[in-house]
This record gives sequence, structure tokens and C-alpha cells, in this order.
Amino acid sequence: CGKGPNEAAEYRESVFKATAWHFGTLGAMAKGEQPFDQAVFEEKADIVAQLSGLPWEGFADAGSADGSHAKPAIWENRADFDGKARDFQNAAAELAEMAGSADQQALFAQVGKVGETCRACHTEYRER
Ligand code: ASC
Repeated sequence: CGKGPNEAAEYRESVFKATAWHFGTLGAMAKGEQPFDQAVFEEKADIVAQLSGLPWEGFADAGSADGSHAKPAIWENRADFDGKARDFQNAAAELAEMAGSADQQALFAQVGKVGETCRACHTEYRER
């Protein structure tokens, strides 16, 4: 397993990719594109909550912005970026806690809230 020139970017992008894979199922259920299956919902919500803590150490070095999707603004607004990362982790933790609930509408609303925390960070800090 070779190390690329920007292994921190490869690391965090692979975690985000895995997160999007699992969160995608939750989004599809929330949008009615896929039938609701509570066991799957709980499993995916738990995985997303666990993954949500992982990407951040991949943002330690400002030099890792080069050639990646990360905007240099991350390292210029570090406290704001860290706050947005925390918002996502908190929203994902709440979703995982709620996942066994019978209130499907509340679950789907929380999926929307998690998605908003993804978007909040991408809008400011991810190069399109
Ligand atoms: C996803 C995904 C994101 C978020 C975002 C939510 O499934 O890959 O980046 O949801 O689109 O608005």
C-alpha cells in the first residue's frame, strides 16, 4: 500500500466517501426513494456517527490543501471550521441515538439536519 503525495487528503477524502455511502442510504429513505427499514437505518446511523469523528485529524496540516478539495480558508478560519465539524458530529450522534425511535418523521427530519451540517461546511470550505 503506497503513500501518495498528499496522504492526509487521501485519508480524509476516503472517510468522507465512506460517510457519504452510508448517509446516502439514510437520505434515500428520508426522501422516500428507498423503503424505510429500521434495522438498516439504525446500522447506518451508527456507522455515520462513528465515522463523523474520523476525518478531522486529516486536516492538521494547511499544506494538505494543495491539490485537494479543501479550501485554504479552513486554516484561516480554524475555529469556525472546527465548530462546523462539531455540529456535524453532534447531529450525527443525535441521529444515532434516535434511530430506534418509532417516530419516522422525526428521524427523517434529523437526517435533514445532519445533511444541513454537511452542506454548511461544504459551502464554505470545499472546492467544487
Ligand atoms: C449527502 C452527501 C452530502 C450531503 C449533502 C446534504 O448524502 O454526500 O455531502 O448529503 O448533500 O445536503
